[in-house]
Amino acid sequence: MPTYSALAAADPAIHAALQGEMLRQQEGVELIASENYVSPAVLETMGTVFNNKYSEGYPGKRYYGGQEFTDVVESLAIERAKQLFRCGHANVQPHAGCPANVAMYFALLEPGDCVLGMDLSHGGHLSHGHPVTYLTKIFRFVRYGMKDIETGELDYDAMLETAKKEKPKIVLAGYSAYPREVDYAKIKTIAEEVGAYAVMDMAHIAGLIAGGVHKNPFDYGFDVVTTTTHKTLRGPRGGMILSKDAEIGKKIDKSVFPGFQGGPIMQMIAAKAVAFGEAQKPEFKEYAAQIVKNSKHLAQYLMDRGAKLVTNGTDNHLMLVDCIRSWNVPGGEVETVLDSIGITLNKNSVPNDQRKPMDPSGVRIGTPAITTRGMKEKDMEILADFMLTAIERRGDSAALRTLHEEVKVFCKKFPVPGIA
Ligand code: DSN
Repeated sequence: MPTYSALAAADPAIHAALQGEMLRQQEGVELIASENYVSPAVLETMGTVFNNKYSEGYPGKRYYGGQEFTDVVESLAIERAKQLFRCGHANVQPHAGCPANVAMYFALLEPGDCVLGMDLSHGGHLSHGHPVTYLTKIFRFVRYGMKDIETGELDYDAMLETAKKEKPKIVLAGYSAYPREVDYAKIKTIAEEVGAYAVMDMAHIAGLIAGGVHKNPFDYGFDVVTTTTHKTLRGPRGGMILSKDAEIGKKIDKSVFPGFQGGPIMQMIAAKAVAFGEAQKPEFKEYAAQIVKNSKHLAQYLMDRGAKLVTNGTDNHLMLVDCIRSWNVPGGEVETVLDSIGITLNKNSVPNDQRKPMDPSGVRIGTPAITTRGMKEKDMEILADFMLTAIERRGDSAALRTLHEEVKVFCKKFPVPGIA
């Protein structure tokens, strides 16, 4: 385990917390679908002196001097992002996924304009217009959803009908709890029919697209794609906005800076460049393919043992288990029981959930992080058995303690990059 000796000397409290977190990551199984482990090179880059530099503006057009090296790293991040996702323009400055979406809305919309996005209870995201966000005070959000929860197929006919009625300026694809691929060609046609931009928030599946395992929305004429860089793409925490051409790209750039953000976080942009370089390598294709193989295998193994999955399976890195229908146990209780044996996932609403968001019916399970650790299909079976046993014996604290020790032993076989 790295010692972080300067930190230990300067701030023992933070150092102790860091050591605890390193041990937690090493001894536990990470099944949160949006989390991952970055490579040692990405981790190292995030802790560099690029942190010390202010760089408002863009490469070659900055407000402060001393940019000869920041320009190199931002230009490399931009070029690699464009190559990776086959698009004409990349803005790598958004600090995270929500800021990327906010900057995208302000680039493409006027106040009062309408966005047609996925019903949040069917897997959409907060930043796609959840009523608790300030976005809904400025823009109007209307919804589409699944036609059939058993297959996950979207209701494209209803989407078209709503688009014709509501005249959105953006038709938005992209989801944080939806296990299927969508038909980008159909969504683009609907957007075109009403003169809207077709936008995809690929935050969850960016790595699957980069690795060639999932379709690339730009191949279907999408105008803009937003993303985080730290989920399946396995980069530093951050966001990015890609555009099909330079014309839309100019609007995006103005919206990110000076419209919405100030100085870019240059050590994270450098780390994005490093992560994009890693994602261009053949090994990343294998990684992306293995994420999906693991996810499908885990889903099938759980379903074969009675678990009820939303859409009855998965095409991507995640699955949603309806815990009430599976075991008559709420998702929150499953989260807590699994946490107690060192398996981390999150409770999650299922479509048309009768329970409240803080006490929902389901859990979301994802395979990006465990795949980075080197787990394969046979390991999914071991994990599933741990989970099923823990749920079945949830009232038996001695059994849970034994399982926790077994999980720790299992985890030792799979080093965490940057820790081991
Ligand atoms: N928090 C992320 C997720 O878990 O999907 C999205 O913002």
